[in-house]
Amino acid sequence: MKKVIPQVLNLLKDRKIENDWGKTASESLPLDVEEPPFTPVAVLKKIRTLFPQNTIFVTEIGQQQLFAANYLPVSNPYTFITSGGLGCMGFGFPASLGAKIACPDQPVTTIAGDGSFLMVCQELATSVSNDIPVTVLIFNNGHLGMIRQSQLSCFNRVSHVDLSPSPNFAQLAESFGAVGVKIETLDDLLDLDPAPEKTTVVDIPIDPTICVPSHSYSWAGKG
Ligand SMILES: Cc1ncc(C[n+]2csc(CCOP(=O)(O)OP(=O)(O)O)c2C)c(N)n1
Ligand SMILES: [Mg+2]
Repeated sequence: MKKVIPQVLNLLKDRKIENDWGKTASESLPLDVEEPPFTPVAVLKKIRTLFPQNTIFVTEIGQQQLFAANYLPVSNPYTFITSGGLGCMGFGFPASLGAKIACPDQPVTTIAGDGSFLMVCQELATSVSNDIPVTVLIFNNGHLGMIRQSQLSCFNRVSHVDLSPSPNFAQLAESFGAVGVKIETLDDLLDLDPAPEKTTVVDIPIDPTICVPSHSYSWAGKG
């Protein structure tokens, strides 16, 4: 592999493959919505400027996971952990605590959906009592967004995906002894400490109508 891959890359260097994928991926979404509720892509762009390259990102399951997989560039090995196979909601936050124990010198950040985080928010107690500081970025679209999207694309109607009433995530975090932050503008994200000393839960309002583009996940459309 070590020998062959550089040779293949060299052969492909000047080859231009005509396709629309790159264009579709970069142009099909409104990227820079500066007012809340934000688009996932605008938030991910901002996050990338804040967190250093050695940050370990751990995703939850759902739209936020697919947006992160497609729009959060990572360059260091072992810095993007996602449950790509079984996709069990509630994986992300506990897995990020494990990552922090394994790699205490690297910042660890969970990219969480509101629905997924609600399944494991009690692990804030584990995090606080064992002093395992991570950042939890909640992409709060008020819905089981992935299921909402699938219901719309398959049946053109939605049911039982609205998560209201949701808790105040910042207050919930504070009640466990963690730090809670609610984001009002995209630039508020830049005030975060990428490697906080205490677990920090960040509530980020996300537009629930934004869907993952169909080129970004395999079971789009009628299923
Ligand atoms: C334990 C579990 N229950 C149900 C599902 C099915 N499921 C996949 S994504 C999803 C919604 C996730 O909602 P949220 O965490 O808010 O993320 P969003 O899609 O809104 O970004 C559900 C219910 C699952 N993957 N795991
Ligand atoms: Mg959600």
